[in-house]
Amino acid sequence: MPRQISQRSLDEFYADLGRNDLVPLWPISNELMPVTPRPDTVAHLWRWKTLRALAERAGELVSIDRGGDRRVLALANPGLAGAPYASSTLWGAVQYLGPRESAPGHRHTPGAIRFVLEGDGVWTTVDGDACDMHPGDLVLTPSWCWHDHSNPTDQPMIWFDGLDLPTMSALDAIFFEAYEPDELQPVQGHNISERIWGGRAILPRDRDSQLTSSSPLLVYRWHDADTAVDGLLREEGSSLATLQYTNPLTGGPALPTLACEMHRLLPGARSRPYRKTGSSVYVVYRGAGCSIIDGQRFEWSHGDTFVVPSWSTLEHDATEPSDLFAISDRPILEALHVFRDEWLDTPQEVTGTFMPKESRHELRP
Ligand code: 1HN
Repeated sequence: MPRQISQRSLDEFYADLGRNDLVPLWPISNELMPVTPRPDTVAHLWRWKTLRALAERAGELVSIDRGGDRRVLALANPGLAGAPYASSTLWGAVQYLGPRESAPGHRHTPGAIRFVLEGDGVWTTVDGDACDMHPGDLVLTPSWCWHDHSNPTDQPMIWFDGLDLPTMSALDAIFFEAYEPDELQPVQGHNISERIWGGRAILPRDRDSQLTSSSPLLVYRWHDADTAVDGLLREEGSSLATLQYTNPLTGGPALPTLACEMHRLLPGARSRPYRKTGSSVYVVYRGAGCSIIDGQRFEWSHGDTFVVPSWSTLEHDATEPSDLFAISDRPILEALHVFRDEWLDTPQEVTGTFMPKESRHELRP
């Protein structure tokens, strides 16, 4: 048994620990090692009406020039102390490219995806391959590939940007290089990767891919996603079908760090409650409905974007046939053998409805 210990000697001990850059584990062990994940990331939704209007205002007020490079509004999760991150691991944003504008070439270690929400006729050039972008298309800009965006049309275009940037930042693994001296890379052709690798399950036998862990196919068309998810839904006879955009060489995720998915929901049936480790950002491409995240109802329609934190229980309930595009950090968790997920039996009790900020403002006198 230790002898009687004075408060003063304890206080001095803790002060000395601090002065020597040491922290005792015992007061913080529960916080460091919670029984189940306790993310700072909170469930949150951004309305398309707001995103669209503010992106358009950015187009009127802020030019794209060297330095800034991109006209991008980042989704800033309110749980992350002002960081420009949708979740602790995922970057999500809307990017606005005005008529006749281009965004100059650069490359970086974070991998990125673009999912087109509005407009038509822009292309993203990825290592010389100009990938044409139409609504509902997914374009990859894998880690360290040169990329720039060109809008030769008279209409603006808006797309969703997803990146693994917060993860790369946490790993202190970010490198960046501007394409110089020209603003844009030379275009070798349009949709080259699609012509080579876009043949669904019939693929080149003798062609080495320059990319190793990322998909050599750089663009996935809405028409193909639509056809595939429709076929799956009909075949399964259920009200929910999920597709993954894959690397045709491996069947694995399109990027080694980011999973891209399309979820089609039919109205009338609430999906079974589900939770998984790792966060997701959902982009509503089509339809209307709501999702219940840890008991909170999030109503959504076209263009609305919402975040589901790690280990949050999720259910969807569509009121119209709906297509939700989603990104997640699942490939990282799987690669590290720490991915967990489960289906739950009991529907969640709905305890509240999420009210986006702009509706709160509208309610003000
Ligand atoms: C980036 O390179 C793009 O190329 C978009 O369009 C968003 C966010 C953070 C860092 C780099 C782009 C980005 C980004």
